Amino acid sequence: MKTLLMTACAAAALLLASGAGAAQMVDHYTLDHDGVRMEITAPRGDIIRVRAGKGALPEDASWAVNADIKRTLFEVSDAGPVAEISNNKLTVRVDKATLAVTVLDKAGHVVLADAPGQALGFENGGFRVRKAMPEDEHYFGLGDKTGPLDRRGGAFTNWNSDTFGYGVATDPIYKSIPFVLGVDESGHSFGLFMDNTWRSFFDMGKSERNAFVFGAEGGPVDYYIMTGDGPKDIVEDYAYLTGKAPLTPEWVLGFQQSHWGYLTQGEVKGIGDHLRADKLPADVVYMDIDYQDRDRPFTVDSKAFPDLAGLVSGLKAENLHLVLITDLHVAYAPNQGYAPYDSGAAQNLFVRKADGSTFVGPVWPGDAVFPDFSRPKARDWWGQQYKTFVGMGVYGFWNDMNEPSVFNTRSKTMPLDNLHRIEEPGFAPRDATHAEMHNVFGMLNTRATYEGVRKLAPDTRPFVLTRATYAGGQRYAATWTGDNTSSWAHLRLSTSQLVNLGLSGFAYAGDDIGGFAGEQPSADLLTKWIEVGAFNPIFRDHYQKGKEPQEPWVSGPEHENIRRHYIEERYRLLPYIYSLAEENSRTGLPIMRPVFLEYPKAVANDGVADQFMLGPNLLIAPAPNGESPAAYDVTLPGEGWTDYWTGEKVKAAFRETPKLERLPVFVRPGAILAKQPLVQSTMETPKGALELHVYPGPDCTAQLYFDDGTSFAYTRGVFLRQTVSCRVENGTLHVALSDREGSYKPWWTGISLVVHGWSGKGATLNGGALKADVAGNALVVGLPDLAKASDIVVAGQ
Ligand code: MIG
Repeated sequence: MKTLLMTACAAAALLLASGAGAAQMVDHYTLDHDGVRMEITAPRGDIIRVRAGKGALPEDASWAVNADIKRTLFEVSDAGPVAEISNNKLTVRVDKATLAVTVLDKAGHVVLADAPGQALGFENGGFRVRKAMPEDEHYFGLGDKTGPLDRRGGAFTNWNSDTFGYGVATDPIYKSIPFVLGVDESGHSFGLFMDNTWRSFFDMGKSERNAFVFGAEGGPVDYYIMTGDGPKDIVEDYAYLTGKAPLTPEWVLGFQQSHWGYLTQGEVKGIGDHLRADKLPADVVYMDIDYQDRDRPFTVDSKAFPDLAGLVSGLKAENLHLVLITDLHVAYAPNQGYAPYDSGAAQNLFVRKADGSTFVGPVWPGDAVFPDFSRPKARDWWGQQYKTFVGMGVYGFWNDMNEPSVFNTRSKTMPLDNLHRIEEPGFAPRDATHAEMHNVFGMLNTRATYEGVRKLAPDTRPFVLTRATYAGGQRYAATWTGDNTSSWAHLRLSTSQLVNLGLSGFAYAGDDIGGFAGEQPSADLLTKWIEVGAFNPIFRDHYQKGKEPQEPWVSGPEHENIRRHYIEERYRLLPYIYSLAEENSRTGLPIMRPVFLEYPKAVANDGVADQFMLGPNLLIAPAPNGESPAAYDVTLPGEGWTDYWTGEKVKAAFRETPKLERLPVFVRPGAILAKQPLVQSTMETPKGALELHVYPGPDCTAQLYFDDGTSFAYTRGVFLRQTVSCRVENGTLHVALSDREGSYKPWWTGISLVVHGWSGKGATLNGGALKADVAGNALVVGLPDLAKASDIVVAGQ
C-alpha cells in the first residue's frame, strides 16, 4: 500500500500542467539538430552537464567525476523554438535551431552563454565549443599552466609533457586539468569543466576577441557548467564533481628537503643530521632515483645504500620522514630476477603496441615497460610493489615521469596508437588508444600508488607526490610544478601556478624551492624563495643533479638565519595551516588562495596577481620583481589590516620597499590565528600553551582543528574541533569558545590569548578576573585550557 501511494505521488510530480505545452519534471533533456544529438542533465541543482555527439551521445563514463553523482530533476518546456529547462537554482535555454546554450541564474543574470555564430562544431574527429566572453570577465584554473594568473587572452593545450627547464610561457607542461573558473568584476562566477582526456585546448580570447573556445582532438563533448554565488561556490561545485583531497598527514606540511644527487646512505643521513644540528625545523628528506639499482623502480643499490631500513629508522629517530621516488617505468629485464618485471609480464599487465605486443621504450632504467594503470588488476599489482618499503615504515612516495615520459622519441612519450585496456566500472570494457589515455595515465599511476599503500597500511595516511595528473587527481596525490629554473621570473611564476592549481582541485601543490634547473640561485634568490615557500602549501627545497648545494644552510650564517626564521614561523603557524587542510578535505577550498577568492571584487585589481592568501586570514605580498630594489604598490582588500610581523595597523594602500629579510604578510581584521610553540618537527609534541591570536574586526570566527596528524583515528571521532569567535561591543572585546567536539586529547595545558592592536587591561573569564599583560601592540591574556563553552571579556582602555 505504501509503495503504491509513493508511486502515485511521484507520477503526480512528474506532470505539471502549464497551459500550452505541458512542463514536465525530467532528469534529462535530449534534442537533435543537423545530425547532432545533445543532452542536458543536472548532477546537482546548481550544475548542468552538456553532452553531445554526431548521431549519438558519447559513452557516459568518466575518470574524473565521482561515480555516485546522480541526475536531479528539472522542468522542461520545449513548445517554442527555444527549449527552457529550469530548477530552483538556474534556467538553461537551448536554441533548437543552433544548439546554442545559455545558462541564467534565478535573477535572470546570464551565467554563461554560447558565442554568437556556430556554438558547437565537429571536425576531423574532434570538436570545438564557443562561449561568449564578456569584457569584464577574468579566467582562472586550467591546473598548472605558465603565464599570468588570469588566463584571459591566452591559448593553452592540454597534453601532459615532460618539459625540463620550461620557460615562463612554455605550454603545455605536465598536467591536464580542463577546468576554468570565470569571475567578473562584480563577483559573478561560473565554472566550466570539460571532461575529456584527449589532447585538448582552451583559447581564452586569443584567436577571437569576444569568445573563448575549447575543444579536443577526439573523445566526447562532455562538459559541466557550474553556477553559484561567487568563486568559492564554484570551487566547491568542482570539488563536488571531481572529489576532494584526503586530509594530508601533518608531516607533509613541514619543511621538506630533496635533491637529485644524494648518492649514498651516509649523505642522506647527513642531510638529516645537518638540519638538526643547525636547528632548521624539517619533516621530510627525499631520495631521488640515485638510491636504486640501475635506476630500476623498487630496487635498492645495496652498495651505496647498504641498509635502507636502518636509514629509515635513523631518520625517524631524528623526527624525519623519508619519501622515496618510485617511477612507473618498470625495467624491461626478462630472466634477470627483477620481480616487478617478471610478475607484471607473467600477468600481461603492461601497455601494448597497436599490434598487441608489449610496448618497450627507453627511460631511466634503459628499455622499460609501462603498467596498464587503467586495469584494476594492474593497479593492484602496482600497489603490492610497495610492500617492502611500507614494511620499513615509509609512507611517502614520489611518482615522477608519469606523463609518461619516454626518451629518444620526438614526441617524448609513447606512440599514440599504443593500447590500454579499460576495465573500469561505468565504462564499456574496451581497448583505448594512448591518444585517449595519455592525459589520464599519470593520475591512474597515482591512484594505484595511493590505493596500494592504503591497503598495505590501512590506518596510516599515505603521501603521494605526482608530476602528471588529470582532473580529480587530487583524490590520490599532491603535486609540484616540475622542473622549474633558478630565476626571479620563476619565483614570481610559482605564485600564479600554485594559486591556479589550488583553484583546480590541487590544494597540495608546491614548486622546487630555489629552482630545479639552470644556473645556481643567488643567495638572495634562495632566501626569498624560502620566505615565499614558507607560506605555500607544499614547502620543498629540491634541485637538479650537478648543481652546487641548495639546502637552506648554504650561503653563510646571515642568510641561514633569515631562512631559519621563516621556516620556524611556518612551524609556529602549523595549527592554522593544518586547520586549512582539514577545511579543504571537507569543502575543496584551497589552502593557498587568490585574493579574489575571499574578496571577489579584487579580481579587477591587476596588482593582486602577485599576491596570495594563506587561508582567509593571511595576505602575502611579495615584490613582483624580486631582483629590483624599487618600492612597489601594495593594495589590500580594505581597511583595518595588520602587519603580521610588527603588529602595526597598515593602510589599505601603500608602498613597500623590498628588504631581503622581510616578506610582507598582512592579517585580516577579524582573523583568529591558532599558533603553537616552536618545534623542530611535527613528530615533536609542542610544549606550552596554544596561542590564539585575535585581530578584532568583522567576520571573526575560526575553527580549531587538531588530531594525531598521521592515522585515520580522526574518522572514528579522535579529533578536536572548537569554534572561536570574537566581537567588539562598546569598546569591549568578547571572545567566545564553543563546546569542544571529538575525543582527541590536546597537547597544551593552557591557552594564551593574544589580542592584537589592543591595550586595555582587565579581562575576565566567565566572570572571574584574569591576568593580562601588554606586549608590544598586543594584550596577552593567560587562560586555562577551555573545553567547554566559555566567554572571555577583554576591556578596552
Ligand atoms: O628526467 O628523478 O622533475 O624532480 O629530480 C629527470 C630525477 C627525472 C625529473 C623530476 C625531478 C627529478 C628528476 N626527474
